[in-house]
Amino acid sequence: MTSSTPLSEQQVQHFKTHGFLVLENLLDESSLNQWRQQIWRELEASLDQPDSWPRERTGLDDYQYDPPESALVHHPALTPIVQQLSGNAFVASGGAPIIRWPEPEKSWQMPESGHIDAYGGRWAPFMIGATTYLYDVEPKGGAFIFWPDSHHAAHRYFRQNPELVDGSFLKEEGFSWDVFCDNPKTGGQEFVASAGDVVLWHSYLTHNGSINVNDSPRLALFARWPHQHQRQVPEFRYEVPEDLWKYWAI
Ligand SMILES: O=C(O)CCC(=O)C(=O)O
Ligand SMILES: [Fe+2]
Repeated sequence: MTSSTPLSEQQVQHFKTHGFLVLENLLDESSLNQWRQQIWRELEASLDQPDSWPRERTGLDDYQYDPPESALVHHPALTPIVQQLSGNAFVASGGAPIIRWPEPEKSWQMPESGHIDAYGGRWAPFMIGATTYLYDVEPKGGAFIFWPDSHHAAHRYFRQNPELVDGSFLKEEGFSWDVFCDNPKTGGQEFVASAGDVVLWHSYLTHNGSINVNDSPRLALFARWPHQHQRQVPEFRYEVPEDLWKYWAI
């Protein structure tokens, strides 16, 4: 008898080593179409009519998927992957669509640094995130940017400064997000991908948005699965385990 897991051992190792994993063509076309329809409906605009684009609307923060089960965070291709990585400990939370409208008049550059979602605006240290696009994203097209291997830098920082995990590191003199992406080897990387490809990322992985100088809007969906204890046991969030994977199943 063989037991099958959605991710191979090699993919799991890649995720652990680099803090991210790209899964090409994971999401089916009918889900993508359903999302495209509901989001353009929400925007009261259409892809082929640039004059209709509401360029002031970028993050659809309180967006309610219609129906709610259609949210990326509940997609059946992702659920078993999150189960495999977390041993059922991480639970679907949310994640809003974020749009980067074309700004061809600007000059593109790689952002110098980013942020982590673990501590900052959010406080979700033990968490998996996922990002996908509804349309292909070419280089300089507003890609999600991430810093490979940077989860180790954040881990080192919080092992050394555990009292700062409540977000106070942001106010430390001399602090800059550069500390978290000291990764001279690779720098930031654009998630250049086709619609329906997914990048999974560790909550300590430094990432950022970027400018879109191409013609097509970047419509990205985000999803986050924090550890179930996070809401129930507030002290839990203060722990900075020596083993980065203590609350994972990998
Ligand atoms: O828009 C992006 O690509 C990044 C957004 C982001 O970092 C976030 O929502 O936490
Ligand atoms: Fe983020």
